[in-house]
Amino acid sequence: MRLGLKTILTVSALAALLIACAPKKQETAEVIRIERDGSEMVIIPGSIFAMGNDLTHPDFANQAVEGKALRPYHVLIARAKKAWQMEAERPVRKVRVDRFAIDRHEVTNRQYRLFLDWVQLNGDDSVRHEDQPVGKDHTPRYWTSYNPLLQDEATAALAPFSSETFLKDNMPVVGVDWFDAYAYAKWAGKRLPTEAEWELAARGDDERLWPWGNSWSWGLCNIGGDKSGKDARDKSPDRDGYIYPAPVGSFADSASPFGCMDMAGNVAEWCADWYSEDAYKVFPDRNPIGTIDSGYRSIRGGSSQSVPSGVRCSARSFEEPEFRKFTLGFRCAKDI
Ligand SMILES: [Ca+2]
Ligand SMILES: [Ca+2]
Repeated sequence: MRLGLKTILTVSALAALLIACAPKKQETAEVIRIERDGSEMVIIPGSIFAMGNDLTHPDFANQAVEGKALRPYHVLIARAKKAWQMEAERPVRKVRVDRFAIDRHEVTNRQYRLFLDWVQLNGDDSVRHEDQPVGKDHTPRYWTSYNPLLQDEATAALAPFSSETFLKDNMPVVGVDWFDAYAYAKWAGKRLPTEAEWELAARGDDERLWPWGNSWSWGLCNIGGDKSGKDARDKSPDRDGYIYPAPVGSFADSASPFGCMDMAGNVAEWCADWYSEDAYKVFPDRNPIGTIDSGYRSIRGGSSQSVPSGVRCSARSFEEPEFRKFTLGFRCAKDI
């Protein structure tokens, strides 16, 4: 069969379009190794990238509720939009980020133990944040008997986790607050990433929704919804298999364009910025975004308890700096 020139051109144009739409991988990102905490860091070239998200969840189409008399369903939509925290991601705008390095993995219990051993010998005077509460010793919440109920053997047998659940060496450290993350980073010769740095490392410059691309697929990363490791309602074999955090790097196919792992889910990650919901509108091109004390520090990436929307690269969250939970850890960045 002979193909006409027009057909060939059309096929070529389609192929070019498909290639252009395919997620770009930058697997050859330069890496450095940090002796102090045994980490591998990926170097992210300086760039001006599109940060944020202008999309609306398909369930809440872009019909504005502004300027209309609010009816109950409008209120529901407004509340739902707020709950999805997408308003805080608008508008998409270009932000300049200088060259920096970021941990390939979330900080693990093994690494955090090195820091804690050092603090116990040396104190934390040289690494703590100036606003750190008095008397803090940096021990993660779950490294002590935080829940007296778990002391009772019968009760502990009923719980879906034990005191060991969050202690394994290759699991991300959790139950650490922003001051713990800040001090660890300083001890390691690093710092916490800004929101802009974190987002660039997670999605590159093509505005993709998730680190691997624009299509959601169960099993690519560790999020919520599976009470027993598998969602009882979903019989497919590709659910992620973890109720709580998985060992870091367990989901190889979810690597970001720069090769950073677990940037969607597993544990949510503290960032350096103060959180502000309207920051993108007020400070369109600033990095870091939040420099004014809002009472909350920014968090990125979603966790083992998130929905798919919550682990999008541009999704933003926040907590008070002293908040500690089994869903929350961090990774570090470094000026180079
Ligand atoms: Ca899970
Ligand atoms: Ca994560």
